[in-house]
Amino acid sequence: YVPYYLPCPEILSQYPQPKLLEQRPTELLTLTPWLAPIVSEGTFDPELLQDMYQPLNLTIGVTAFAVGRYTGFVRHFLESAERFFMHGYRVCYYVFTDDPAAIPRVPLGAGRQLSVIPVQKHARWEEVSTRRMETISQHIARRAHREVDYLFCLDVDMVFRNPWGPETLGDLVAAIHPGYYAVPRRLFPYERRPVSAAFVADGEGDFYYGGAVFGGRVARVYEFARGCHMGILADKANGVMAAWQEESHLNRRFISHKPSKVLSPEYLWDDRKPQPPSLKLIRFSTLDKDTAWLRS
Ligand code: 2GW
Ligand code: MN
Repeated sequence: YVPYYLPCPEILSQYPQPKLLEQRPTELLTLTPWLAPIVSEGTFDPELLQDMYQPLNLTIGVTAFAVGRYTGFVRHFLESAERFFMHGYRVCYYVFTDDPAAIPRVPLGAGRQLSVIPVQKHARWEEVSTRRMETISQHIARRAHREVDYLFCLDVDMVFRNPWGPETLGDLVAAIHPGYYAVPRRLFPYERRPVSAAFVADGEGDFYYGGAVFGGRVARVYEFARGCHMGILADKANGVMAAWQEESHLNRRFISHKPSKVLSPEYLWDDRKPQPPSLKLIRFSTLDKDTAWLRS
């Protein structure tokens, strides 16, 4: 929780005056119905945020899974994160892999470190996917809660393309999925079978969020990931696999546990889609996997 008066008095006079009658800063909605900010280019002042957050001496964690062939994505992911992710902050990357030797030692900036954490390789990829919530919550309980203030849990088959900074920090943070930001919610690919713990009824749902980006204060991410894991376990006991594995459970949980901050698709894009004019700055996006594969 960062009080608005946190910066020292001398910078209070330096931020722009809020203008009640000014035109909207973006074409996108900037506040959810439950009054969480929706972050996109133009909705925040990077300099002001820098002045507020830098003195807090925060450490930001990142989890990424690289199991099997996905180790091939780690170099590009880390190199791009070094260029763009939380510049000027302490950062801990936690890379979970079945093959630690395959993780490249990417040179890291001052105050930034990489931990490679061995995990078991599962036969079916759905297992990899559904184990992530469990692994993340265990890792927070055992270790990350002592090491980081905020934690982002990210897909590894992605790259940073533009700055990702303190505007993304919040208690519980979700990102709008690039495929569904302009789609009516009855068409969201929620799990629709009531037998699943991820079930979402027609008439429910706010945004469809991506499983590739979520985060927040480390204690909140713990509760969130554990809650999702419990849903996944319940489904397993009933022999059910949700439509989009943990993404379905994440979406279910965000309906009843609303994110305190929502990131626009600038923070979770897919390079195979043309960039719409409403998104000014793509910051983090999915690689075309085949192309990425040839490069790696
Ligand atoms: C996943 C699918 C098919 C084959 C392999 C894998 C796989 C994923 C793998 O072999 N090894 C591995 O480390 N992963 C990790 O899981 C990796 O971090 C990857 O980024 C993440 C999600 O898998 P991905 O990126 O192939 O799936 P997407 O981009 O279609 O993911 C969306 O839907 C998923 C549902 O299973 C997740 O919710 C994901 O967060 C979403 O972005
Ligand atoms: Mn992915």
